[in-house]
Amino acid sequence: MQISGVLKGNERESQDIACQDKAKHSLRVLLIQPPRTAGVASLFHQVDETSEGIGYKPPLGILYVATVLKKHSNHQIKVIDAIAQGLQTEDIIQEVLSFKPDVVGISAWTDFWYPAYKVGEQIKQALPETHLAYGGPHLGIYPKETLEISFVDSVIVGDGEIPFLRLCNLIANDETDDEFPGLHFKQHGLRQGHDTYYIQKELDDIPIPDRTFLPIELYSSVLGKNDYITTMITSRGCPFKCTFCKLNFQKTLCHSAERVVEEFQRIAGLGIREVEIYDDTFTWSKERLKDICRGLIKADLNIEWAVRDRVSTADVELYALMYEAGCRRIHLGIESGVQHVIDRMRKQIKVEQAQKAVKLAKNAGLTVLTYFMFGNLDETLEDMHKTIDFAMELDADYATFSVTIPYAGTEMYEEALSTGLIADDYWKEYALSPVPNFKPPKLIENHASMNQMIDLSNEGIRRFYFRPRYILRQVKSLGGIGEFFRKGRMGLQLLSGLVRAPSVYTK
Ligand code: B12
Ligand code: SF4
Repeated sequence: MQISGVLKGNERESQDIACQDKAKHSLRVLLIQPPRTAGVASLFHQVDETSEGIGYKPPLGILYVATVLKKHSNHQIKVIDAIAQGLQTEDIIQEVLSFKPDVVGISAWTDFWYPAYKVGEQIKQALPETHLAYGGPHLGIYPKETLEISFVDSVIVGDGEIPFLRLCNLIANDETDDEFPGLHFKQHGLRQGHDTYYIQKELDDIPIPDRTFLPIELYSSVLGKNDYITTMITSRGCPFKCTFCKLNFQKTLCHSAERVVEEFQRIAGLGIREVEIYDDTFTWSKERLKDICRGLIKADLNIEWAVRDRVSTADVELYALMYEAGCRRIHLGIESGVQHVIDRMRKQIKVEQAQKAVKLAKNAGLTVLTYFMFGNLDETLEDMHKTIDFAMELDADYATFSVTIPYAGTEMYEEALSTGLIADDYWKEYALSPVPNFKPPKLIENHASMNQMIDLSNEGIRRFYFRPRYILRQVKSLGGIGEFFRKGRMGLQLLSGLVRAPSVYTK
């Protein structure tokens, strides 16, 4: 099979990875989603992510990596999702000691860098000969810092499937490589420039992630109606550059509509009836979306799905078609009800578009979740109050109000550092020496303090949810008071989780 899209220098090459890149013998390979215990501390009440709480989501990143390895090598693969499987570092070490992996790959998010670091450190202590690699979004921001850590053998930056396959084959053959894009060995150091990242240009070349590497029964959602859910990514990257979101290093690349429908069919075959689509920008290519919807209607799979979307792409026909194809929920990142704040965050939407999108989506029968955030550059307390008023006026089914954390790798954080709003590069220090329950010491607080913003978030929740009209509507739509209390208990947990988070990941 041709796997194309390797960026090397300024050229784009195709490489027949499967044929050229063979391992001389099979390795034992362990991929780990580490626990989240003692990750970055929440500004709000901590949610218990048990199946009684908001439910778990499968770790798609390592499932993709494992699936490519399974398809293109004969390595023995094991996948651990410590979060959903309820494993702490000590439990993982027991698994490691019994599986005795030759290569361990750990997925790292900045928020959970402390537990990811600890798992790696202890694996290396238990089995010093094991090759230890890190991949995931944290590496897109701090590859150099991670590679400098004493127990790390290599890092993978960008799309991880092909570089990790290459890594395992090289280790099996007792080799290293200081040229392969996205793959960096400790002994060669990090290569700066265009081959720092690996970008998977032809997404359809990557097989559908094999969700059976982990028990599908582990994954469910409080918002869902069905027993089991899964997540899906139908495109990677985002064409926009909001100041509070990660600095983009790749343009948006999509799976074809046919391939998306095929993935839905595979999911239906597993008996899963609900899918959360987590694309950064699901509707930006309307033609592809229409083809996906038509394909789903034809396949008649009886699957419900939810999307994250931008209000600027709202369209009456599209929403109707999405509903017909099984879409039941839409999450809209609006962030503020004040135009100058939206413009400052480079969100590229208009308040009028938000009004139109919520109305159209509700009319189409979709459940609508709206996200707002406080603490943006140049946002005053008065602006924040106006945002709460705006959320009330929109009257979506759900609204969350969060306090913006200026994240590592965002334009907002870079600007705050350069203007002195934030004095110390605390994320870099955390990347080099993570500490348990790290709390970002300073947010964007020139117009309102962190505590004032937390109070405002809570006020937003109170005003939005504790309205008799809202409660009556929910009781009616949930089919009775019993279901209202059941969902309400879990919903409040979910809300407390969403509230504490910046809406970065929901847009
Ligand atoms: C789905 C999702 C969630 C789900 C979690 C699902 C799960 N179990 O993983 C939920 C809603 C729970 C969630 C929560 C949060 N999220 Co989130 N989330 C996402 C989202 C939208 C999709 C993730 C995904 O499936 N991607 C698809 C896969 C294919 O990509 P991937 O995971 O990056 O994996 C690829 C590479 O990174 C690499 N790779 C990944 N792991 C590994 C491991 C190895 C060994 C190798 C070799 C390679 C490798 O290869 C993979 C395939 O190419 C991303 C944004 C995005 N578009 O990716 C944000 C994102 C991951 N989330 C992010 C954040 C910040 C959060 C929160 C911490 C926000 C907050 N403050 O509350 C919370 C955490 C709360 C909590 N307690 O869980 C950030 C992470 C940034 C960072 N620097 O680490 C992201 C990138 C969003 C952003 N714009 O910044 N999130
Ligand atoms: S917030 Fe959404 S639209 Fe903005 S850059 Fe991030 S993913 Fe793209």
